[in-house]
Amino acid sequence: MKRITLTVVSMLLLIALALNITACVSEQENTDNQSKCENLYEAESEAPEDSSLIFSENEDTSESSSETESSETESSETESSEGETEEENDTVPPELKGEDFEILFGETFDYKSFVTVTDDYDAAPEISVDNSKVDLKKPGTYNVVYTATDKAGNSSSLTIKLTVKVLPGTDYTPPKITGKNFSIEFGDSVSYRNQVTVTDDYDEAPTLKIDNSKVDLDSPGTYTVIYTATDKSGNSSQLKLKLTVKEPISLEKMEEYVTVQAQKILASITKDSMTPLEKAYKIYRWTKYNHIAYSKTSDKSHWIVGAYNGFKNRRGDCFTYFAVSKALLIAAGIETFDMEKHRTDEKATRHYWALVNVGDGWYHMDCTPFAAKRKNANFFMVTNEEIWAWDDKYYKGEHTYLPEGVPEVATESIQDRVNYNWASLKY
Ligand SMILES: [Ca+2]
Ligand SMILES: [Ca+2]
Repeated sequence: MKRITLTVVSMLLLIALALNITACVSEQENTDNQSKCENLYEAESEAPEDSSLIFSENEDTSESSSETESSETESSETESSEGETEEENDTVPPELKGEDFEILFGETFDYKSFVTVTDDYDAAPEISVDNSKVDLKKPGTYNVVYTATDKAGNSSSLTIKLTVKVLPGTDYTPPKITGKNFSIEFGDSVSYRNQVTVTDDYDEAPTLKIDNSKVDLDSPGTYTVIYTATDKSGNSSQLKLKLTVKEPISLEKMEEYVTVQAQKILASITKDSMTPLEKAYKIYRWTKYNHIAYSKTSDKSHWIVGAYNGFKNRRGDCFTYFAVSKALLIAAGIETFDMEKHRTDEKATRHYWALVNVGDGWYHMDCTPFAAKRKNANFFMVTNEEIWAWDDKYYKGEHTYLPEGVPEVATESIQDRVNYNWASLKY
């Protein structure tokens, strides 16, 4: 059945060609022939519009051509090998012709304009270009491989030479950036520009762009800085350097770090409109909950060291919580006093916390998150009486201190103002 149809179509095509009209059968299932019609129609654009034989269902040519592709595959699979279709007759690959060519450095061009292709059946075989060996930024001669494939899948290749040439006096070489990875002490400023030198064959002062967006000078670590140099002719090159911000080693450097961190955290948890008491409560909660993990030891050589380790490692013991809260209180401009437990013997555990004064006298503030069984350990602005009552019940002598040199602690309780469950103040 198909064979007869095909023959009829072939005959019709021949007639149509002879009459300079395009013919097709609209209900034709073999879309291979439809595509042939289309091609003819495109080629013979002067064909009479009113020809009743022009098929009418292919207004959307892109759609029809994709249909064509899929049905082609089907037909070549299902057809017998008797060779009735053109694809089956087509066993000869397309022929590519082209000469070696030259372009000027920087010139734009179309690779395909340097070759022509012909095929025995396919009017427009596909051409692919492999220019992976070509470096247009560098004068020289390169191989370009063209491959032409006809509709039947026959393909042939042609390699021709592309020469990128430069006129004398042309600047085609990008600037050269030289520099080494570098490091700075924590807290020091950095001159990015001074880390590299840039030279160029033509341009005395190529532009240099520095991308330091990945660098955080406030946090010790190693970061990538990207330098991009461009000469007047638009040639550009890039160099990536590593910048290491060293760990603070001196107390002074640690203090800089602590100050910066405390200010950042404070800015994220408080507003200027808050009262000192509200700010102190935010500090108490930030330090006590979810930000510093409890560990049994810490370096207690100086509160700055404690705060530094607390901010940086986010873990520590009571000394760390005390030191971190102190740094935050200082950043908030709130008066604070260091408290250390009075130990009756050397074996007793140490403990540290703070006294805080927001204007109404000194109160205890202890940010250490005591173990769960002591969950009523709420020590925001508590009096001696209140904190010692807790000590007597849960942790004997934990907040005992020698009064000498210590500010007098207020006796009036403000606990009715604190809503520990809601993490808020009542007024
Ligand atoms: Ca062919
Ligand atoms: Ca140059």
